[in-house]
Amino acid sequence: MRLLTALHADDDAPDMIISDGVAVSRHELLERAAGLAARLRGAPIVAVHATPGLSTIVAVTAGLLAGVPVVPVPPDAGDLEREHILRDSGAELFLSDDPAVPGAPIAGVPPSSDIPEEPVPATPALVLYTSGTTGPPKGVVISRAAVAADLDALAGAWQWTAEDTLVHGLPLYHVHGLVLGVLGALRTGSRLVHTGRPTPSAYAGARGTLYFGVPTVWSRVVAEPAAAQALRGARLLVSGSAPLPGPVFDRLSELTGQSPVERYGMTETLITVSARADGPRRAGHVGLPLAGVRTRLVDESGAEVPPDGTTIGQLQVAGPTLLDGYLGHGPAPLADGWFDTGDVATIGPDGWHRIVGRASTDLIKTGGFRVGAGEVEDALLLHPAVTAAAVVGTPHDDLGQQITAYVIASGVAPDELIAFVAARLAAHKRPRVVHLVGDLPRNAMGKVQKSLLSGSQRHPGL
Ligand code: MCA
Ligand code: AMP
Repeated sequence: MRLLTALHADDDAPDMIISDGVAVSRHELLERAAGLAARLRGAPIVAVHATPGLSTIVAVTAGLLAGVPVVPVPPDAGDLEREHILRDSGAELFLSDDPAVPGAPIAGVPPSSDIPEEPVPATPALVLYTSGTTGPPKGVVISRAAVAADLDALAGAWQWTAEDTLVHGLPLYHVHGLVLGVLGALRTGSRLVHTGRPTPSAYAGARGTLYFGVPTVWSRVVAEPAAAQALRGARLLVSGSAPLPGPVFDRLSELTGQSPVERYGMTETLITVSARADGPRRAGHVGLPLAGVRTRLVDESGAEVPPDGTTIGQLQVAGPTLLDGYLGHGPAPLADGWFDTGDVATIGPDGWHRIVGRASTDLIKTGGFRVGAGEVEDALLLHPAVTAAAVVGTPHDDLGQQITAYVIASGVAPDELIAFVAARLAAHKRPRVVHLVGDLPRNAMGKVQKSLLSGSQRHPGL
């Protein structure tokens, strides 16, 4: 059973993938990946230095062909984060073409026309590291079956076919950029133009039919009207990973002549809810469950709340796209097949979902990246001058939320602490603002009351 079905098609698409401005054909990608797959076979797991370019696409494809689960490592991960991912995943094989981060080579491996048989769908495809509210990131194990089910459901909802040219410049180590943005193209057969970075000018110049972006990308696109107008020829503009602000939805509709399709998901569940290509699009709403997905809202006692469009509840999802588990932490935390997303939502009588926010203040969404407050706090506490730290998300026009740290420390400047975190964790995890304070508000148990910190907010819905 093949996962990347379109990659094996008989006809050759001369420029199936364009990345770094370099075009590769379907056959060239398949044979390069098959050559690398021969070197991976038998490895329990492989880590990939996931730079935004062709080498990552070849390496991930090779892992999937060889049936070896792939752990993409953020290219800017600081030492602490990279060491954690490599140690926790047990990946002894690390592929990298970046001289600054040495690993086994990806480019230069001889191609092969010997295409391996793929394993059964229940086997793991990817282990994606993502932040929880506390501690270091955990590896979310995602099966080949989950990836296939999600991509097929999305292809149905978005009428995504081999006739499309998909354009995006998202990072290649998360669900959005990697699963949808690369594996989606290799399963549907659409061309892929990866722009390296998701800038308005790169999107405008790429002439795609289907565009993916996080809200920060769309907000930057509408700030450059000429770039937005250049997308008028596109078939579908898709936004996800964080709430799309209403004014950005409206402005994008005006400038491009079409309203964006919003969709909702999580690393643990893949994409579960979306507006459809052939249906309405509504600002502030993320649409209907995808084919095969079920959703429900529950209150704090676990009782279901009515889908009346106004009653707020915790969103739970069930279906074939859910994680297998967190690596080293047992199977997926499901109750009767339901996964608790931690998001708070309403569901209308017509089935339309609106994400209102998150139940916890400790998961921050900044530029579409999920950042756990605890991981940043732990990094700050490694600094010898720091005795306490509380990290929250505060509103930010461009990023949705920005990381703001309240720190008790002596003899250290805020900029030094930002640089200290940046050296250890990925760039988007460093605080933008550090407030040095004499005290932190605590409850009787000694726990910091983050809601009392100035500007602190749960990740906002609309
Ligand atoms: C950042 N900079 C800083 C600081 N933070 N400088 C000083 N102090 C700081 N605290 C630097 C950056 O390194 C950068 O420098 C410059 O400031 C601008 O940074 P930023 O504003 O963050 O913008 P950006 O680097 O242009 O990034 C914006 C972005 C990015 C491209 C939208 O956030 C992004 O790629 N987001 C996508 C996230 C994503 O794919 N999420 C999907 C996961 P310099 O310019 O020199 O580099 S969610 C998912 O997978 C689920 C399932 C879903 O629903 O999709
Ligand atoms: P991650 O695991 O990084 O993919 O982050 C998942 C979280 O992103 C979800 O739990 C939501 O809080 C948020 N999210 C994803 N898509 C949307 C969306 N369209 N609107 C609002 N929040 C979203």
